[in-house]
Amino acid sequence: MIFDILTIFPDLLESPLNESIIRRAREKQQVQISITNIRDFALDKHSMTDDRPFGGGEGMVMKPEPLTAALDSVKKEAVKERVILLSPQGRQYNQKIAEEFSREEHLILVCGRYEGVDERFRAASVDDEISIGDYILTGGELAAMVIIDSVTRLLPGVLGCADSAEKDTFSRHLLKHPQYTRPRVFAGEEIPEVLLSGNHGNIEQSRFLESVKRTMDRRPDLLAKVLFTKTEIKLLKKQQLWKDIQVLQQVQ
Ligand code: 9D3
Repeated sequence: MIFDILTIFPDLLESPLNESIIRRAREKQQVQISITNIRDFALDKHSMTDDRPFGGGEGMVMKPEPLTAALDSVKKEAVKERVILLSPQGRQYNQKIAEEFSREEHLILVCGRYEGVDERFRAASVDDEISIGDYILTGGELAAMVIIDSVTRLLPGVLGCADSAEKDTFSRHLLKHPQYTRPRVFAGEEIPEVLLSGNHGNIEQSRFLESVKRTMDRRPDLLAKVLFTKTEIKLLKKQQLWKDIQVLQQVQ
């Protein structure tokens, strides 16, 4: 997978791309990540990448020519690219989109700044517009980082086996149960007895119930998507959780 990032703040991205799993994936050539400074493609002697909006109003708009020139410079002959603009006007990013992106050969991430990009650049050159959620960032750089991080970990060979199984937990739409490690007693607090029992059936059952209770409490919206097995339904009935879950499964 090839990632290209177009930005006017390349330094914002440099260090997070050189740590941990992303760094290892780059070293192993599982991803190729390049940062391009849009300013290098500005036409005038002041390297202007933004200008005042026609029609007046607050803020600045990113000029179309430097964006287009920067984009052309990273396109490759033999590889089909997908150009993604990060902006508050985009469709909201989620795990399904991450999976979709992970099947592309070349993602070009264009980081918006100020009040956004000239509409003619967007219309002519952008395939997909993405927001990472309903909060205000100062620009698209951190959003681009979120996409690179979430897509890279889905690429074959990037994670170990233990971690890949964790994808299944997410696709079940249940939150993770509480977890404990040593010491057995911390600040006077014990860990649940069942975890020491060595009975893996009981441990799985208890963790499943904790996952369901957490999801009901914190993310009831997720329960609408969960499919339970017959055995699980029996267990949830025994715990008197099934009625409440059924209600949450109706509302969407
Ligand atoms: C109309 C008021 N503007 C400033 C308060 C709107 C605005 C313009 C530009 C708000 C944010 C930004 C910069 N943000 C992004 O470029 C961005 C973003 C975001 O703010 N939230 C979630 N996802 C994204 S992706 C790019």
